[in-house]
Amino acid sequence: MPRALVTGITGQDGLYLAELLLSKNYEVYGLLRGQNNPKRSLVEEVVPDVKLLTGDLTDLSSLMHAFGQAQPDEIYNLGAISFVAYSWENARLTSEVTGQGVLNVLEATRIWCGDDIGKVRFYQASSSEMFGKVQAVPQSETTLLWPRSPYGVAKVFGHYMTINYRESYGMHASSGILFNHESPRRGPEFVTRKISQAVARIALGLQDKITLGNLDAKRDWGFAGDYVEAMWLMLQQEEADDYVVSTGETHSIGEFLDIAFRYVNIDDWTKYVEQDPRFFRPAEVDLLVGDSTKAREKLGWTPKVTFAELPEMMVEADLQEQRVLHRIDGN
Ligand code: NAP
Ligand code: G4F
Repeated sequence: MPRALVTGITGQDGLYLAELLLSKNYEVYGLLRGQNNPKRSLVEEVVPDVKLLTGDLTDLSSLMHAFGQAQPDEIYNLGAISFVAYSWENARLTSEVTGQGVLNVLEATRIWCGDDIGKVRFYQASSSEMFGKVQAVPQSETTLLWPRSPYGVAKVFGHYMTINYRESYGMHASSGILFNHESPRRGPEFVTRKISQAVARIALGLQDKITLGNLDAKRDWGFAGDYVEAMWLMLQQEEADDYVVSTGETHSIGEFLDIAFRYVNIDDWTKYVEQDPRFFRPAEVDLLVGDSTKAREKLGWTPKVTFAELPEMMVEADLQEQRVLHRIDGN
């Protein structure tokens, strides 16, 4: 039975990846931070077969201890401070967790492997946010990186450290440059989930308006459940490498709003949406669209959920959640 250790187990991707690995008969260990993490119960409910170990990306010895317990064949480093807007307010912390945290996991892996560097395969959760002020359209593995946020800068550090450990020590270390991926498990601070929750609540008469920032930014949005499959596929390859994972389509926040509101029979969303400078960013990433030819050709990966299905899936899940929360009859 292969063994995997997943950092960021309480996050959106951690839960989907754990489900995928369990379905493939892995023994799955998840790294949980904090002395009383409020998301422990969520993990226990969604993926009860995952074995939880405590540790923090900023604490090398806690990672070494977790490796000793999990004895992993595969390590998926999904843990990070992942909210771009927050990273301006907490730039140092973001660099320590999202950037240097990667170095800690790589170093723990190297030390733990000792003379047998080949015994572990490593996945780093890199990001399309690294492209920032894009230098080419679409963006591929060879596009120049130009990060626009402390989060993006920290991800660039982690990305190149992963490549460096591969080149310096021969570690099987792969980096997935994943474009935005969403789901009903997305954190409510991200724009898609903020919209789907608000649309559901507006449709149920629980909320009047939603306040957003820049509606013109364009993202290449996919479904998280499809994207974790690419992570696993990367670690099944003979050689480690870097891959862009994306749909190849780009859409504005306005287009996401169109589909989400139409799902609850509201054709003109402008009456329900306000903009507030609070939600604009010091530097914006205006356009992301990925070229995932390499992942499609070498990994045989392809996304299944379309852009149009994504807002509908998320609004439907939020309608159900809000009905349960507020004891509203669904019929
Ligand atoms: P997420 O839902 O925000 O999850 C982040 C995870 O990191 C949580 O489990 C969180 O734990 C954990 N974490 C935070 N600080 C930590 C620390 N100091 N030590 C250990 N764990 C810590 O993110 P996601 O959407 O699943 O994304 C997974 C990874 O992919 C992240 O690295 C993200 O930056 C990257 N990524 C995401 C996307 C996307 O569109 N979703 C795209 C590209 C790359 P707590 O619950 O305890 O806070
Ligand atoms: O949903 P977002 O916060 O995601 P963002 O910044 O693209 O970052 C996500 O994707 C990255 C991959 O490219 C990941 F690496 C990262 O961890 C995260 O998962 O914002 C998307 C867009 C931005 O242009 C933002 O300015 O939506 C715009 N936006 C407009 N109003 C808003 C809002 N974003 C948020 N979060 N909240 C708003 O009210």
